Amino acid sequence: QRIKNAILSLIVLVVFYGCSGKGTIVIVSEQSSPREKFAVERLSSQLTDAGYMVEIAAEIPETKNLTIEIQQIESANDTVSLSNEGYSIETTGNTIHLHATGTSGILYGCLYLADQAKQNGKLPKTINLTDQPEMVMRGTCVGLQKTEYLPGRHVYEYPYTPESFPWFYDKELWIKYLDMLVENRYNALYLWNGHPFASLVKLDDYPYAVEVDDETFEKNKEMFAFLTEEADKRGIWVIQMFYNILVSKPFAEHHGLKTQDRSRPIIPVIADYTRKSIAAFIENYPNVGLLVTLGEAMNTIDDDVEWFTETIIPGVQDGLKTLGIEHEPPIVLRGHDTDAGRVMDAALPIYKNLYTMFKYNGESLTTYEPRDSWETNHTVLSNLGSVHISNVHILANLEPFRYGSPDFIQKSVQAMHDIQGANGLHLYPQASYWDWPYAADKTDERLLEMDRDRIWYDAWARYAWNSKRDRNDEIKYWTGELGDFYGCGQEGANILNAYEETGEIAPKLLRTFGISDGNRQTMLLGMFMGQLVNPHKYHVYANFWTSSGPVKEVLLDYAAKEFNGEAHVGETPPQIIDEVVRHGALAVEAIEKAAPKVTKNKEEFERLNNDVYCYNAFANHFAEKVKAAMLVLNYKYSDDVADLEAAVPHLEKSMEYFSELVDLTKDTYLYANSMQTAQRRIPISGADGNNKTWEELQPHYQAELDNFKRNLDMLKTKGSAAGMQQRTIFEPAQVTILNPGAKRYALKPGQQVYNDNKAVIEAVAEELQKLSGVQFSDKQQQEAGTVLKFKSDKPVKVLVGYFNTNSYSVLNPPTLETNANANDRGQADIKIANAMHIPGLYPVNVYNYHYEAGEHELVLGQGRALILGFIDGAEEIPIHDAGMTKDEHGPAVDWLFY
Ligand code: ADA
Repeated sequence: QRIKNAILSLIVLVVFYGCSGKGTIVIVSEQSSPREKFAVERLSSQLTDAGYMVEIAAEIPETKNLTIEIQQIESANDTVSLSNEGYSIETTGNTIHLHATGTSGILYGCLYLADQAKQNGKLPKTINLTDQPEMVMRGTCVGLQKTEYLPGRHVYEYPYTPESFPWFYDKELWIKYLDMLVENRYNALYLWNGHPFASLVKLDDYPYAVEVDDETFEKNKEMFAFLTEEADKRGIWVIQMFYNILVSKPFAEHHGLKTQDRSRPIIPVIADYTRKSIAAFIENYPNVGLLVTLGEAMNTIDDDVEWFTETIIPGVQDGLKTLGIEHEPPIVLRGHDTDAGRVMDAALPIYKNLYTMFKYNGESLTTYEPRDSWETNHTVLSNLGSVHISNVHILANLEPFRYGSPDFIQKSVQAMHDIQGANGLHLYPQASYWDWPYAADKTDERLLEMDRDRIWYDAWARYAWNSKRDRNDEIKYWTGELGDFYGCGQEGANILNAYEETGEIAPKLLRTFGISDGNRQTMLLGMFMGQLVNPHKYHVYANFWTSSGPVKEVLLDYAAKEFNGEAHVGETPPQIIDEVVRHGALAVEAIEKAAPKVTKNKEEFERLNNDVYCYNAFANHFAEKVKAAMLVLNYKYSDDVADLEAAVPHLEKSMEYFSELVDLTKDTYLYANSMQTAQRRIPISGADGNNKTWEELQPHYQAELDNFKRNLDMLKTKGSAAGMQQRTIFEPAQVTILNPGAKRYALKPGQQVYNDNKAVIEAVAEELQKLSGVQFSDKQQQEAGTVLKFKSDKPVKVLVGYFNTNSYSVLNPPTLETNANANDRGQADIKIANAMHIPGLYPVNVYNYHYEAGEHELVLGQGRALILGFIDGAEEIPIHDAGMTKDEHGPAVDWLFY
């Protein structure tokens, strides 16, 4: 009976509330476009929820009811939402006038009113407001890519199929995602994939190129139609990204080609296939934009220019012609791994509507003060005057913990405007890009990244709309948001605090101690001591230190100056570790204050709380390691074993913090990084999905500590480091060189390495001394590059010497930051640093390329490089520094950890 009564009173309440309401509102709208219709629907349903009776009319009614009069005051731009997103709202008497020049303006005006009704339960009495976004492009991306390669395929090669991407066919999920985007006023959605065309178009001339079955092909078309229609309603422009030059697997097999090959020149059949694919894409998906990555699998910058102007743009033009469309839709050109300024100069005369895009600061978030190349890469493009988009790419240093520092994000968006000249934002998921739509949390039912990281999407969008918001108002805003979400009112301020304190830790640590802002490095898995004290051995990414954040001293410079009593400049390592430890402690304090007041979303709060503890443990772990590294570097100069002894307790302490991190993560996270391939190198290889958790890393760090103690004992008993590093002397493997007239030279002092350059070897690492190199012409290498042809009955490793210098005369070493294929033969890492000293040339670092038995061609691009010989394919060269050339930092000391 009690239950019956309760139900009865509930019904009475509902009826009473429904009748009483707040009166009637008439929304006057012509609803002339699906977007306006959508906008009116959203507004009307929010008003209904707030208790109003809503009527929708095409004309202004005679009644005295409250009226929202929606009017488009100029004709909309027919390209989706690229401008005209502003609106004004004004109240006169009983009427709210909403004016906009475009349908997106109407949408955003309606959403503004809907938000008001939601927040306050009613519409304000008077409104007088004009608003419009600062950034004209505000997009997020979703990768049609996976954590690992598909069998028999390479990086970026993921056909659109339900097996690989079940979520791509999930309409409900898309609606949820698109709703999140429109709520945050995003206006672009980028889909990233290497070669989408063979999943989306069929070509008469290349019927065999399609790589999905008929049923999937039809499904893909249907999904694109669905997605573009639903996105368009929400003012969102769908853009397909692709890489060059990739072809589909069946196309490659048909023509006996590789699907991708960086050293391949442009060949006519691929150009024709690509041009026709693009034309067909434009014809079939006229509402979908294109984002072009010229870099990666292209050979030279000249090829990039030719490819863009003679294949891509003509492909787009062919498609437009078939459709009878005269105006040019925008094409977005990425400046990744190309010289986008040059490409733009060549392209603008033939196609005007080009937008540009460049990574904000690499594949990590390191700073809101980008300098050097992270400034100039952008300004070269933004100075052209077209729309320039700053791309917050993969967040390799933020994965996988929750990140949401509105302060850092706001300042970053300001930097995009003020330093980079950008007026567009392109945003990657905060974490788990390769595993989308999921987050890395180990939960019974997997969390969706879009749910987990809502503050990420919310904050970037908020500042992309307006970056100049007042900081005090922002603190209030986020306090309110977080307080509501966790049901803890003003305690939201402490949660905000925790986000902002933790938000500094990974950026500061990576930019000061890291080796790369590329996803080659997973910062939050930590770093080895050898990497801290000898980062150059791991090929520090060019300009990484100078372009990421304020002027600073990295560890090596700091240690040298400190020992010599020189003055320090800018951010220093001890300062940074003090700061991150403080950030960690303050974050923990803040989250603990909020914890007892949380009444809503408690499970999510527990996870956030755990992430704060993770950041704290990580900061402490890393700081202790840096303290040890500073002492070890000092030993280089002091030659005093006491420095090393003093380092031991710091390393031990760092292990204790690391164990905490292991405990905090082992039941809460599936992985630290979502790209689980051999492209991951630092701290350790991620090949075959290994080394992706803290638990897996722990024994490696323990071994490093044990080695250090052992070496220290030896040093104390023997009194010197001499003779402690036993190295294998490599035996030469038998190969036949097929280059006509090729000459070999022994890797011995006095030998000439080029046939047209007199430079001779002065010193060479002992382990290489039985090998012999292949002599090339210096001039020819610089003009045309190097082709080594050889035959071998057994698997071999070819040792290639790259010169360690910034000189334009040399070939750059394999660089995963701009070439995802740079480890396909195991060549991504320096194996022996400073392996040779050749006066007149530069220090030589040795890399190795693995080949199976058979006949091969190793093609290297333009620039000097040395072929140093061949060793057994099974031989593993431990990464080390041979010290044959000493840099300004003196001999390497990293042997202490091996
Ligand atoms: C690097 C990175 C890739 C991808 C690429 C890009 O090659 O390793 O994962 O992000 O850059 O497109 O920028």
